[in-house]
Amino acid sequence: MNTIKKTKLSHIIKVPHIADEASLCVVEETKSVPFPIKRVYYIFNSPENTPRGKHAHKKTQQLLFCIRGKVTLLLDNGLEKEAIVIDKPNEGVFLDAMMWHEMHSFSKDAILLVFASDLYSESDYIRDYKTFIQLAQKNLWLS
Ligand code: T46
Repeated sequence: MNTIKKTKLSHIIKVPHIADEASLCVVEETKSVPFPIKRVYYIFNSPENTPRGKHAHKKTQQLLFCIRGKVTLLLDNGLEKEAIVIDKPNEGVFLDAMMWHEMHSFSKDAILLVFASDLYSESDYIRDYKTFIQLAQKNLWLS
């Protein structure tokens, strides 16, 4: 059973965790991931003091799991900010489009596993913060 925990700017999806001699977590399209999965990637060996992210995606939605270790995720929708510590292999953070995000304070052993709604495309990135703020605030005011 998947449960959903609301956070200020997002929500956390808790996927089934089967504990026998080992731990087995299940991520299924539709039940756990609110979009068709087009891409899966993972990040490891990230230096502790080197933030990653620092961009927003125009269209891509993602679900982020820290399946080992710990990472702090900073979210910013152009008006409000939120920091979420992700450190539970069975809890994924939904990362919507048009959400500026940064990953900080990677523990040495951290592994991020990410499910994405689209194939990789650099044209989907907004890497300039000022441009993001202008677009995000325009979108928020229009909605
Ligand atoms: C997010 C975090 C967790 C590819 O060629 N294919 C891919 O699917 C990805 C994700 C990246 N790349 C290349 C593009 C860049 O040359 O790998 C390099 C680093 O990519 P990026 O700047 O996307 O890496 P991160 O770790 O800063 O961010 C990525 C996601 O973009 C981001 O949305 O949540 O991982």
